[in-house]
Amino acid sequence: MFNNLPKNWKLKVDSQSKGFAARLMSSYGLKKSEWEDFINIDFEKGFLDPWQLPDMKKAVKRLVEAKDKNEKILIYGDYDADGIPGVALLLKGLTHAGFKNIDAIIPTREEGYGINIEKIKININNYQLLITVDTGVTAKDEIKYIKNQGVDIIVTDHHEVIDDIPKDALAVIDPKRKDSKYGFCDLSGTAVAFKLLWALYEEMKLDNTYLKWNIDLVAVATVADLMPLVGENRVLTHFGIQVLRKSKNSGLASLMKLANLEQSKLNTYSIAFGIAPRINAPSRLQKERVDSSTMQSENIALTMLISDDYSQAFESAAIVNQLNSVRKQIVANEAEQIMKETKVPKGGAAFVIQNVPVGVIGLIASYLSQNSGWPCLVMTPVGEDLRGSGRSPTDLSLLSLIEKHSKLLVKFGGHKQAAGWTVSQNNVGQFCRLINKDLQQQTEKYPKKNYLNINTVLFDHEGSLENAKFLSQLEPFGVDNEKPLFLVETIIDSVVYMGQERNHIKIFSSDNYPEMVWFNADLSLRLAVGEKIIAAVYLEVNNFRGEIAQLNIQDLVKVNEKNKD
Ligand SMILES: [Mn+2]
Repeated sequence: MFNNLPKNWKLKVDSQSKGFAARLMSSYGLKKSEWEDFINIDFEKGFLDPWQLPDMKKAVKRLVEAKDKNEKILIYGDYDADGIPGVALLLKGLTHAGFKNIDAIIPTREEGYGINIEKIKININNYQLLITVDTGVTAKDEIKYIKNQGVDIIVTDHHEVIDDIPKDALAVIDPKRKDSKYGFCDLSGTAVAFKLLWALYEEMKLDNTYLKWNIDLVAVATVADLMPLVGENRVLTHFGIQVLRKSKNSGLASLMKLANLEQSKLNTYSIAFGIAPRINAPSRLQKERVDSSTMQSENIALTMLISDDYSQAFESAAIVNQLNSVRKQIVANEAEQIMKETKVPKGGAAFVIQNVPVGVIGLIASYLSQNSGWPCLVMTPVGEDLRGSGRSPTDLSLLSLIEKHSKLLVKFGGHKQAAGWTVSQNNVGQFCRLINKDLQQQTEKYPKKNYLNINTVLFDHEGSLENAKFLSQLEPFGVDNEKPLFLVETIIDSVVYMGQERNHIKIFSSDNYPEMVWFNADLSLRLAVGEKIIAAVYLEVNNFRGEIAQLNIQDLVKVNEKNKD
């Protein structure tokens, strides 16, 4: 059965013998007891002990001391949709615990990743304690400098430790530390801050209800930072979404309203495409203004997330939303122009763009690579140099690619799918030539990818509303926990074409399958009644008119056709 599948379709479990749930379970590679735990998410079971994180005791002790002495605390967080919610959470959590003198600071993307010493130099002496969020674990020199100013440092981070932890920090809480005994290493930066608060509340014998009501910030960060939605992240995100659906955070509630997201139906998809890009927008576009007397960060997304006053929160959310529209426009304009004028050649390419905010070049690279299917690198001048950002949708490692020419670079970093670098005006020409040459030569070695991972076969009696509803227990869907795809083989009974371009199709099967819908259908297939088809589908609940089960087609082939690659 199904030996005529397209080459890029991978079917995990095709056994016909067992029932729907059993086949689905084995497609997840889980045993009965693991499956039970997976579909019944339990907070007590899944929430790991924060005290197991390295240096937690030291950090909590220092925080309690800071509170007793009424010390001034500075929180320094990363500029993205993990760092900002994390700073907001820590600020709110500490304030709720009775801490009074806290300032927070978020750099812009132009100011760069990591602790920017120039930014905090002037006022650092006003503080006795600095806490980092989602950054700091590699900032050895900066931390040494701050320590020498007489400030204690608690690092909370989730990035890889390079060589060794910063020795001058009082505590380094990072689940990726080699000596970490914590049972899960893929927490987001915000989740690490959440863990610190949880331990602090335990130590101070405070009721943790307030923290539970702010777990929505953890869900936003976990999804935004593309953390794998397995293990503890799945638990945090599941409960975070429950809270988000009735969020007490005025900023998030306002933002959801402005983004036209239906709050009661919010899911990981709405976070990834609705909330996260908006939180990211201000640091991409604005040169942050800092009030030097208080050093209050003026990142408007942070202001939005921490304000308790609804009308103030709504005002901030409106600005955030507006900045996001501007950001979207810039990215689309620049990317469309490149695609029209220069085009992305087979294999991918490097581009230099003038006059764009450096905070959006990663998004332009991402837009180009998504549209072309090839690795794309984008650079723009900042001061004397150019900053670059690249994305690779294929198996080609961007980090290795730029590392090969690191002699031409001022600095660089990143990983397989995304990387950033700085290159001087003098070297940029040669860098682009070499990169473009490499990309052309490696086209064959790293072809375009578009695999469909299909969980299992769906028989017609299995396309029930009950089964469709059951699948919600496998949520939240996202990185490493994709929405299950099913394989359906059937004969077309009728086809209905809808929408302005007639490319929204409904297919009715001659078997007992529920109605099949196909958005952006491939019209060149010219589907006809009586034809045999194989489709990769999601099994969903359609709420449009009452509840019915439906199959949402992701790809489809005719059985007798020579299958496409
Ligand atoms: Mn992060």
